Amino acid sequence: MAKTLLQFLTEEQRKSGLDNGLIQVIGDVANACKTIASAVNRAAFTGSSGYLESENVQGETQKKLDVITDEIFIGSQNWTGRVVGMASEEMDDVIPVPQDVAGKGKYLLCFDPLDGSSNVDVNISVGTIFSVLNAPAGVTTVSASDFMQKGVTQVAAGYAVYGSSTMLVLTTGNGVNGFTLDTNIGDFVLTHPNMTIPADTKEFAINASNMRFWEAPVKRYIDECLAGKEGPRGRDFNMRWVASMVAEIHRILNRGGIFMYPLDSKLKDKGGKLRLMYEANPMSFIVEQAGGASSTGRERILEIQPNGLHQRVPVIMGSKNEVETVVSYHKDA
Ligand code: P6P
Repeated sequence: MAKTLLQFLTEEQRKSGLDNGLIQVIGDVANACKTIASAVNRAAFTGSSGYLESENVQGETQKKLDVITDEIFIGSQNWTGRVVGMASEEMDDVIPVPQDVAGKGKYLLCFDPLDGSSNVDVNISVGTIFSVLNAPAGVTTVSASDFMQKGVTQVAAGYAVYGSSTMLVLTTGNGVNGFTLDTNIGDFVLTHPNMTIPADTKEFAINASNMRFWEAPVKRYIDECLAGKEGPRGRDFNMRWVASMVAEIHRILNRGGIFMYPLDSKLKDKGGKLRLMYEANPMSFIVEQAGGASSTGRERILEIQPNGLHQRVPVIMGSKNEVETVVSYHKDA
């Protein structure tokens, strides 16, 4: 009998003493992701494709599904009494839960409800990314400062990828496990136990259209990959760029690779492209738990002290030996 998400978490609890409340939060997230999968899959029938006139806090025009999935995710959490407050890519400020339920909550939730949403109307994989933090003791009305916790303090992190199948990939600090949505039973079933990233790879993921803006260490690393067998790396490399971080990281968890959205002269003032709290930190937790590495090029992402809900950071993550090579080039520079 295939192992469902709840059965897996219950067995994890016996091994590592997972808190009941955390198991329920993960279950609520899984339910939200099932609903989001349906919303994404049926967008063509429900008129949910395309863009709204509105912009989000990032100044990005919102897709209808950005707002719909944000509402689905918030609605899955704001009645449970397990989460005291949330932070979403789509919302300027923290999202408090109703006071009559907030008091019992022990967790904070950061999430990107539909990462890579520019792909959703052209049928390329998109995803949901989430990060669970402990709520400071006694907090019932959250403020942004309650979320300013380093990535190493996360108690759980994961993503759903809406692709050829819908999967939920999760860590609670004891490795990484992947669950596939079995639509016959409407539940996530363990299909990818103990996911690990090979330390070496021949595949890099970067948006090469930004090449003229890259810093020297990144340019050096990519040039060496492009030089192939005849170059200093002594082997040919392949390139992928899906423009959907969840899809890139999912591929890397399955077969290795390095994902890079580094600092460049165009992004310098912003600090980077990807957001720390609900993209870089949860994905870094997962990647490190799978034996990979995750750095800005200059520091370990999980050690960064956050200074804002929507803070952006450079991201270089994946196969450990490749990330360490890029980090060493930053040190040399
Ligand atoms: P670009 C999606 O918007 C995202 O946040 C990540 O999922 C993805 O890796 C990146 O931005 C794509 O950026 O510049 O290639 O569109």
